[in-house]
Amino acid sequence: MISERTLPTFNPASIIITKAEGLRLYEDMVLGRMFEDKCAEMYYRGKMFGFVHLYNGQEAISSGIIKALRQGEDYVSSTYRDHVHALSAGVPAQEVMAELFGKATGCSKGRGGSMHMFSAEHKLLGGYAFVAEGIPVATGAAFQSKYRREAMGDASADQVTVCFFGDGASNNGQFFECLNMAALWKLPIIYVVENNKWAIGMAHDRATSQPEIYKKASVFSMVGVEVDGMDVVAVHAAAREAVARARAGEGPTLIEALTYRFRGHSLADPDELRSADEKQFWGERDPITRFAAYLYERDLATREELKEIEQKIQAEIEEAVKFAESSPEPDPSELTRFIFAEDE
Ligand SMILES: Cc1ncc(C[n+]2csc(CCOP(=O)(O)OP(=O)(O)O)c2C)c(N)n1
Ligand SMILES: [Mg+2]
Repeated sequence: MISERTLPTFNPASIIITKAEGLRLYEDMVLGRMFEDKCAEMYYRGKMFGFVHLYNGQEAISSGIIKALRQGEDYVSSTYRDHVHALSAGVPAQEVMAELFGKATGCSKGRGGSMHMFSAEHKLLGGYAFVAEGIPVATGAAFQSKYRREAMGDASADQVTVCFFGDGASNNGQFFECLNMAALWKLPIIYVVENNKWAIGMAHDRATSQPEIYKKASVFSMVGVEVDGMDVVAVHAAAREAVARARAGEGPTLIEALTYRFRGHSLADPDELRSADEKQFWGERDPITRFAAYLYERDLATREELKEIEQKIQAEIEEAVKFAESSPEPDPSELTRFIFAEDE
């Protein structure tokens, strides 16, 4: 017997997705999935070291949210499960793969590895290994946009910040402190909880007195939204609203996206705690298959078009591996370079 929280229903007629937008979302989700599958293969071949946390199953959230932003202008902060957020934010696959390989051409110059993707150019504020560590950083980014706009009179400072974290992180004190501050100061930020039901081996419902995380927004007089995180259209609709609210100076939003990771917590996790029934329930809701069906039903794509996208992405990922493999290691003489901003 599995008891699953009822997924919120969404009326797809409430949002218009053009063909170009649909294909872009599809391509981004396929990129996320295929990249992670390749990453697993490379990890098991010994090409990368340390913990590696994959995002399979959660793609609708990264694509649905980040593709509602202005790429390269709005800020994104992530967690240790950060490869796909980086890709959606526009960091080239080859730079993400090279970072995983610890190479000097990686987006963090080979200093970070899997959990520390960073790109100033793409306004990616970083992956963070400590649970909830990105929440105050993202809140600070939102504060500086508002401060530049209102206190310093820079009308162009209307950037929105998106802060991703997990259900486990929502029990950390930083979550409550930052939500309070963001609501009080009406900061242009969207907190996105990717509730995949588990924090390593701890079931969310066992660790949390009120498991419906979106409801916690109300105590800060913040808008809280629950969304089916396996439905990219629903996620994108919620994101568009939250971005508009933030951009208009009307303050933050907490989006709780209900989702599931299709693999273990990390590639070192034998994934023995989660039941087969639960995995099947969520596996049947694969966001990529589901969105493909949406695109066919609405004549927004043909099977050939989607196949072409998949082939293009496959080639891009093969290229990324070649690039990572042939890139140099960071030079040991530069060990302490890039620790401080002035080393740029
Ligand atoms: C401050 C801190 N405490 C504990 C850990 C160990 N830890 C790593 S991941 C994790 C679970 C977090 O789960 P969740 O926030 O739901 O994210 P998910 O892995 O499901 O994406 C824990 C406890 C850590 N990295 N940082
Ligand atoms: Mg979790």
